[in-house]
Amino acid sequence: MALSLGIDVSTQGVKAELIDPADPSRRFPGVSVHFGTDLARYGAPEGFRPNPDPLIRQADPAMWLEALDLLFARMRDAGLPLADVGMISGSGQQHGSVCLSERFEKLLASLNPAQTLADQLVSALSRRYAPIWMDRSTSRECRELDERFGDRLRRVTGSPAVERFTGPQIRKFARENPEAYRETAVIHLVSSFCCSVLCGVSAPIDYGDGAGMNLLNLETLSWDPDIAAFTAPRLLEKLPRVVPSDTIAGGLSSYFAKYDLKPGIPVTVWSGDNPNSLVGTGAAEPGTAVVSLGTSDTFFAPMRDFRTDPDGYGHVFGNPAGGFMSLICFTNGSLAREAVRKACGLSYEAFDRETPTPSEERLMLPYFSPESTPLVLTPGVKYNFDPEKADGSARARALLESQILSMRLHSAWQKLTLRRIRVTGGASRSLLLRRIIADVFQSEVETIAVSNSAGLGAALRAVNAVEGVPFPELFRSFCKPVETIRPDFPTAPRYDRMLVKYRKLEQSAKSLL
Ligand code: XUL
Repeated sequence: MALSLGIDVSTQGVKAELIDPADPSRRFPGVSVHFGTDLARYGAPEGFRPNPDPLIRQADPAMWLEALDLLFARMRDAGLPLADVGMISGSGQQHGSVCLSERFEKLLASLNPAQTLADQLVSALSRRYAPIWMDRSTSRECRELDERFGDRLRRVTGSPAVERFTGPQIRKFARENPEAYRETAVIHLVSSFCCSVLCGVSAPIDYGDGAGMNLLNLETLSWDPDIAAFTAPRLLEKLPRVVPSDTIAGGLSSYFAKYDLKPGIPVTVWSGDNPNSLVGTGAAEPGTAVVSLGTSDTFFAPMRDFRTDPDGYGHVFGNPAGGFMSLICFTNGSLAREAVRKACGLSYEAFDRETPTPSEERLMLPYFSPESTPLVLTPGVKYNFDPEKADGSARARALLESQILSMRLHSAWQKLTLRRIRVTGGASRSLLLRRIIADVFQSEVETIAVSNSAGLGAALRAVNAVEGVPFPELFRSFCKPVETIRPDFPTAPRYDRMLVKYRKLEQSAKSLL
């Protein structure tokens, strides 16, 4: 069987995960591109263009295109056997939208390998910068959608109107810039945009990522005509088709032959980073949840029965392995951990060491930037203790325990019977954090060998779609746990108490922030 390539276009960079479906033990060197360090000229050290308004978070799609070219060049130069790749898929940060004019299709069909992707495609952008998932500037549009559709929006799309979701973002664009909106022929997500570039034709959106738009009716699995019509004029005409996650979007464009890739190999439709990670962590059976610790932290789990969060923080997306998945997103993940680490002058090791559980029950609300869960538009940090009187490691522990307590609090609506939590993402390397997750949830915490679960999930989806290998078989081969942390049972009452205190702190602060 040929090799499978998964590409992950995330907030801070782009990574590749190459696997050999016939030999799961075969390892290939990891290749990545970091927007801040490798593409510093875009002025987006954290993946978005700095803006004085903290609610506005936009990125340059040309940066993503340049990163793709650089990633393929690095893979080729690192000697990866790209000529043996027989299938590709990918993963994109969710919710970000790329608006393109009619030129897009024409330019894609005639890509010239002597030029770069960015140089050839930038003129097709009808909106120069793409709002990404960190953007919170659409409160007005969310209010309008809620007023118009009430609870129906949550019941059929799986989420109430959410600031970072694509529908409210499109409504704002159409209101603020009607001319550019009119010129827009197609609106892609980051995932379907990158997939289009690989196949040289405008690609569909999959159910996994499409559900993060406030536009997909999860009962009919098609765009909801009423919601689309209210969101923006003639929107249905501008949305790509929405399809199951194992759909082949097309064959690889001959542009990529310069990187030794075979033109025409099947490209499976891309999905969002969280749906891909659900697959990449092998967490498709009920009883397993995933905690992904990246720029944002997310908590997600497969869903047997479709249910929605009455508080509106949890979302329902399509599960690429079938059925649905829940997702709760906490914006202040690694960015908050970095802020506390720097403020306290701590080394990375201080976060990685497992230290004895303290008797103090210190808590903080780490809203260094606007937060999605709970919704906080004005950043602010609050403590239930005097931070000046606590040393750096006590403050770090207060942050980590608070982050995981918030996850437990806001995931309770799913009424999960958890047998295990699988952890992934950069910060899952922290032993202290893994220990805290095991104790706060009183659940086993498992780590899998591959840390880029979104890229691995994409590569596994491609194998499933192209070769028909069932997911359970792929999970047994590629997602075996390499370490299990068992909960320390005597800590349970401490965390039950802290959960009550945390809920009160959050409630008291919501009115202040
Ligand atoms: C999920 C979310 C983030 C992004 C970036 O709803 O907004 O997790 O997908 O990772």
